[in-house]
Amino acid sequence: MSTTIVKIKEIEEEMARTQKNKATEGHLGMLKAKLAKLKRELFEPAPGAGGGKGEGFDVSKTGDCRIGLVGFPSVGKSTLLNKLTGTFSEVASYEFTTLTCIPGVIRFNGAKIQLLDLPGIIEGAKDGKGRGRQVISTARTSDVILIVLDSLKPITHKQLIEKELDGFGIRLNKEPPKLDFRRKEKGGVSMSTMVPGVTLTLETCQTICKEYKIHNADVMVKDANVTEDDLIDVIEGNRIYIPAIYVCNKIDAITLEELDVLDKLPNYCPISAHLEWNLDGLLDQAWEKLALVRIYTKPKGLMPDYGEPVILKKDRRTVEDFCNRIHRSLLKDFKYALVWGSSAKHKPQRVGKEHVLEDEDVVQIVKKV
Ligand SMILES: Nc1nc2c(ncn2[C@@H]2O[C@H](COP(=O)(O)OP(=O)(O)OP(=O)(O)O)[C@@H](O)[C@H]2O)c(=O)[nH]1
Ligand SMILES: [Mg+2]
Repeated sequence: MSTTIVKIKEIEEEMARTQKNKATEGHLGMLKAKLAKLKRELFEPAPGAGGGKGEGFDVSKTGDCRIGLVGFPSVGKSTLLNKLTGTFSEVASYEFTTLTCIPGVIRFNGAKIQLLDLPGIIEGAKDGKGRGRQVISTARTSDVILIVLDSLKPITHKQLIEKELDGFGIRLNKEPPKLDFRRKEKGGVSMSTMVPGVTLTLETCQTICKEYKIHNADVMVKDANVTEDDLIDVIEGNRIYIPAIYVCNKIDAITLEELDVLDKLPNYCPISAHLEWNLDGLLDQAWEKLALVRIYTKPKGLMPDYGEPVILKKDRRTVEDFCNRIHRSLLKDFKYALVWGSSAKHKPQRVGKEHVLEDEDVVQIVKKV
């Protein structure tokens, strides 16, 4: 074991021993910051070591978005890929059947969704172990992660996977922290807030900053639920926030009572990949998490083309984004756009490049003559 892993274990043990209360808050914050720094060391090679920077599998991105299948061996990831995409990925009752990343394509609501079947190697991944690290690095590039669980296996699997992903800076079903962090030249570390009931204290902020050798900074807390972990995430940067669905597979093999227990999980979807139960339900749920926006083009004087929407992502859906997706030169000749649909105030509304589009809007671009 590398010394970094030993140090991580030591800190995790000390954290487990330390009771969380007002007196230990600062100390715990310091331990958490130390832990975050060590974990970063694990997946960033030492300077001069060259290569191996947490690289994923070499699968090029195609289509409008990417969904990754993550889970322990034999939970049914390959079966699910085969059923959803018609791609062939070997299925077998023994573990570690899939040894590399196999891509497939789903066509849904006019979008092309790339689905990645990943090897079932998870545990120890964050400690830098070969394939597991590759699996998680590839998961980081997904727009949505499907965490596939075996309904027959204990729910502890869910926590183990979350822990591994967390160690790689992947935050599931979480918004980026509502916290501004600004370094400055002098004045020490200060904290301000405009919301009541914030539990994060100035002292904890100062202890954490000290651990990062940051002597002057303003911490602006914009939500009462911001924690010391959030502050560390913001200082570390490099965190990624990905929506996830817990896909409980093999429900054909459990009882109704057992299904009832699973039903309490948030963001969960019960399926039987093998018997193709609720695969449509899963696609609907994934579609919602993807938050894609379908835009129909309307050539002048013609009906909109409802067959082939232009697919935009939620955070990049202006008329400009739309033009760039059709043709790079379109913006050069752009005069204005006519928009029909929920983003438009009139039918149609005349808008500029900055206009933000909504799902199922119809757009006609008017060019300069
Ligand atoms: N009962 C039941 N068995 C299933 C279901 N889906 C998959 N299986 C079985 O579970 C076993 C493992 O399936 P795979 O699809 O190979 O699992 P995997 O997650 O890809 O496994 P690795 O590639 O080893 O990580 C096979 O024997 C499948 O037939 C299901 O919905 N119900
Ligand atoms: Mg497989």
